[in-house]
Amino acid sequence: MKRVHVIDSHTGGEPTRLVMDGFPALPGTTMAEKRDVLRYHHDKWRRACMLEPRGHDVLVGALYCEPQSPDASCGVIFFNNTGYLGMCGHGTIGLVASLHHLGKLSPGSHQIDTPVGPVGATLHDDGAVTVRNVLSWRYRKDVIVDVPGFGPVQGDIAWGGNWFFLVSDHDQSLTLDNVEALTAFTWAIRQALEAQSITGENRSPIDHIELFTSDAAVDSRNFVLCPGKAYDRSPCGTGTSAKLACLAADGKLAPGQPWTQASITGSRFEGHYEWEGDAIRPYIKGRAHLSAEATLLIDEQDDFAWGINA
Ligand code: PYC
Repeated sequence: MKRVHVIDSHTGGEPTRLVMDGFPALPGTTMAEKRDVLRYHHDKWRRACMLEPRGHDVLVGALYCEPQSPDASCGVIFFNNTGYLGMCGHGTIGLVASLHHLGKLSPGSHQIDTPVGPVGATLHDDGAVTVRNVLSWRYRKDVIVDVPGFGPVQGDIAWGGNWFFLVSDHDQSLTLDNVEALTAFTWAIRQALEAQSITGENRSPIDHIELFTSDAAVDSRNFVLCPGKAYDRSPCGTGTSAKLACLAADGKLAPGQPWTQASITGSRFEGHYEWEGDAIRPYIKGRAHLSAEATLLIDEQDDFAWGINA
């Protein structure tokens, strides 16, 4: 029997499963190298934790690793039901809350190594966490994609630790009772982007689609479709970073000015940014709550030991 020790939490409704130990050792001198070793040589471990019957399509995994840079407290590799994420804002908040629960992190500022570079995380005395995300920027503005069944859709392409297509001009209702239609619409956008070779920089696939609407109680409410076709229950840390990059590029939000981003579930992140050259440095504040501490058992005689592959 193989055993994997996990801590589950959720950040604004979006779950994170932190893997503390049980995975094979990953050689490599950067988190990107370690991620690639996991991806190409040990991917069944991701599948065992993320896919049914132990996981589900909403879950994001975070593998706790030794730090690679001298100033970091730890490293992390994020993944989900379909593969690997560059960064994950809600997951970083969940990671910090879980490490605090384990007595491994105290309130204060910490650096965490990720495959897309180091990020900062401040654990506040009240349990909230502010993530100092990777540099973010808008790559292209007002891109038109022709979406079969829906017609032309206009959006911006931005990097916030993952690649996003951000759409404000649409006629969808961003409410929980409309999730099925929102999923169909955003999935169609994602497929159309791919079919029409509309990508992020260096031909990187755009694997997150983000819709916005106004909300009287906050600055904006969003719906974010994640790579595995589940929607983000939180406002999405990397998606909020991409949004801040677009607001900054349009001169609609000043450096340091607060931005409250709500998710479709009503959970909220507080954001602001600073300019660093042509890019912005996003800061995203949210809160995670712990939901389980468990040992996953992997029985090699189980036909579904390594997950049910869709
Ligand atoms: O919070 O950055 C985020 C995120 C990415 C995918 C799901 N959540």
